[in-house]
Amino acid sequence: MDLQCKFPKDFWWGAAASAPQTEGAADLDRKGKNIWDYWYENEPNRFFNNVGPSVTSNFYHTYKEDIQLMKALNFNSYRTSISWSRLIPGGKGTVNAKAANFYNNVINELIAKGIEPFINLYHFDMPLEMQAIGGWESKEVVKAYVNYARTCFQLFGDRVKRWTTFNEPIVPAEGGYLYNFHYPDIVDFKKAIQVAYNTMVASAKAIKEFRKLNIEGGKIGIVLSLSPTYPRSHNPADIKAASIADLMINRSFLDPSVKGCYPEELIKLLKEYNHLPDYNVDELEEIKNNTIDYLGVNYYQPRRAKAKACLPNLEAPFMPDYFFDNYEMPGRKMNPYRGWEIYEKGIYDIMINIKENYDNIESFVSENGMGVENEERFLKDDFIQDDYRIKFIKDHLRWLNKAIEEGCNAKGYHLWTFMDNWSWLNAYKNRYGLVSVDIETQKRTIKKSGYWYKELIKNNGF
Ligand code: BGP
Repeated sequence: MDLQCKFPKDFWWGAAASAPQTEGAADLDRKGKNIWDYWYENEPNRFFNNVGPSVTSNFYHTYKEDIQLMKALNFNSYRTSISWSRLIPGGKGTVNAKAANFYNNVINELIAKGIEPFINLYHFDMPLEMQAIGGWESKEVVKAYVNYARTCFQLFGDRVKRWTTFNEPIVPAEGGYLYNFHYPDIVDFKKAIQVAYNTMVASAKAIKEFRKLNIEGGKIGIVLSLSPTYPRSHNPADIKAASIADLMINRSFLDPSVKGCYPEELIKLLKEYNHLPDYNVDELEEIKNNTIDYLGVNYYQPRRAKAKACLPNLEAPFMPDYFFDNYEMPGRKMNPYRGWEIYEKGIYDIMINIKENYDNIESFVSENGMGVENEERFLKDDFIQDDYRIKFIKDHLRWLNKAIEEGCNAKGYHLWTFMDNWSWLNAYKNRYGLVSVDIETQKRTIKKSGYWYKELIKNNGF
């Protein structure tokens, strides 16, 4: 068959999801509470249409049928996460046998269907008791996380060969400590920096444990949300603004994860404003010695920056935006439901950057996708005809393909997501799945994009 876009042999095709967004069963079989369960109990009004995390897409009960459906769509890989508060209620102490049993079943079922499990350890879901002692602000919590990570490697490492320590560690820092979309919902730049730094320490320490266990064929990485940063113009002031945004938002996680150290310019900047976190040389040494084997790239939107128009209010809380204004490029293409710009070439720019500046480390697109509100509008012949999603995926894949042709070491593409799932404060507002989920009946129906994705995988291109 003549294809426009052909991918390398053994390319990873599949989708990504997370435990708190799919499993439901939030208070079943001894699962402890996490910050989302707690926040919803206390402020349900913060969640779109008051839909909380207790049921989500019911994967805890339907994993067998769901995995069968993944197989029907030809997936060869699938990422999800382990819920820390399910596996070790309270965050430390003994393993919940029922949870271990559940994750064993999911992993075994995936493998039996020829789908490689990619398992992530932390996807925004801090156990409540751990948050009570400071969450990622606390080194105690780092210690508990490392124990949890070791437990996961010991329990599942005989079968799971692809691990990641964190999904988008920047998000709990900015959502929980700057911009009010994660619990603990506070505004404090210094704490945000501490949280960001502590998660990097936690990631390095988990990698160290992983290496000690010498898991045959095992690789460990991290999933980062990367937003290539573009200046409004070539004016030096705009270029400077964009480069600071890039330092704060991308390089603050990318450099320590891949290179084992923080960019000098970032350290200098934080020092100048008296915002360096509490750190010590042993931790920096651990970051240096325990870098990742491979990188997951979540790409949704670019960032455009310009020099600040006005001086910041010195009495307002300090924010990264102290150094730049976000720039709305005229004529930009938008996903209006999510409010995110769609810029397909961004995926290529990220990959070229990784090739040129990060030693062409093995990577893959670990999330990319399009959330659309009110998808029932597109129901025809009893399934959703989401041509816009097919176009979105194709347009991104073309750029990914070009990057690969130019020598980038990208090994796969995981869509966000397999079936519609619960999106934090947005709950079920925007749907991202290849498969729709009726949240009243839990009925699954393959969308047009699902059928298209199935062919894409079969042909290893389109
Ligand atoms: C990523 C997260 C996912 C997922 C996705 C879509 O940042 O890793 O958990 O939710 O974004 O974004 P949202 O759910 O906010 O629409």
